[in-house]
Amino acid sequence: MPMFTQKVFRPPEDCSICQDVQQVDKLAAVDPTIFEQRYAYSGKPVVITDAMVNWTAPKVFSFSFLKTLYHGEDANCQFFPYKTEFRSLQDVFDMSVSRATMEKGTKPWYVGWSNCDDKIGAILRQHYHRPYFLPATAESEKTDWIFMGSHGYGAPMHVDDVEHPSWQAQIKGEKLWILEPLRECHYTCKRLEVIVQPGEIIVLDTNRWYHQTKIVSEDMSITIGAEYD
Ligand SMILES: O=C(O)CCC(=O)C(=O)O
Ligand SMILES: [Fe+2]
Repeated sequence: MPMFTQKVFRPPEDCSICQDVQQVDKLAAVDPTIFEQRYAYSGKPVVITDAMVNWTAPKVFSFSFLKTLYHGEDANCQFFPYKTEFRSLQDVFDMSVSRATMEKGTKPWYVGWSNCDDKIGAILRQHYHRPYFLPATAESEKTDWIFMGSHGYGAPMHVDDVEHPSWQAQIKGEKLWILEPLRECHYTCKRLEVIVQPGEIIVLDTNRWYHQTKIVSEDMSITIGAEYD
């Protein structure tokens, strides 16, 4: 079916995926079997608070680390400029130091991109691991998605059309997520809000929840994530 008709013919969602969801649970020490039964494919969003133990990403990832990593590479396969004027990842890394470090009076910015350079992917993966709570049979996609930006900015409300649910690790900064049910579930399901703290991982089926984000920390927000099947 051509891409543009897909949304028109989207089968209506069964609102049982969200009708009993009152809040986004925050859990630690999660058994992958329990995670699989309750969350992995149910459409119920969840935040896991202890999944970054042993990751070096929180110490290593920064604007300048990523800038150096991508220096001279034309590696971004998909780039989301959101409200910025940037047209590519190179434009992002070429911004002034004062804006990058979010000095007072500079313009806020927020961008996202997928990494499809295997060499860079291998370096990124030295600093994070497959989240321990994913079901044993789940494959985490090779494509990492990185979102980065400054206070007050984020992604506008949207719903995605991707293959699988995804996880996103909050490496630095704090991000508010606003989740809204699909339109057919408007009267049955609740709008949810959750702030994801550094060290936490949010798991969300971005096809089944409208989602909007906003950086609420003064610190820069950096996240990495991927889909899983
Ligand atoms: O992290 C964000 O700000 C937006 C992420 C998003 O839209 C997604 O993962 O589908
Ligand atoms: Fe999204």
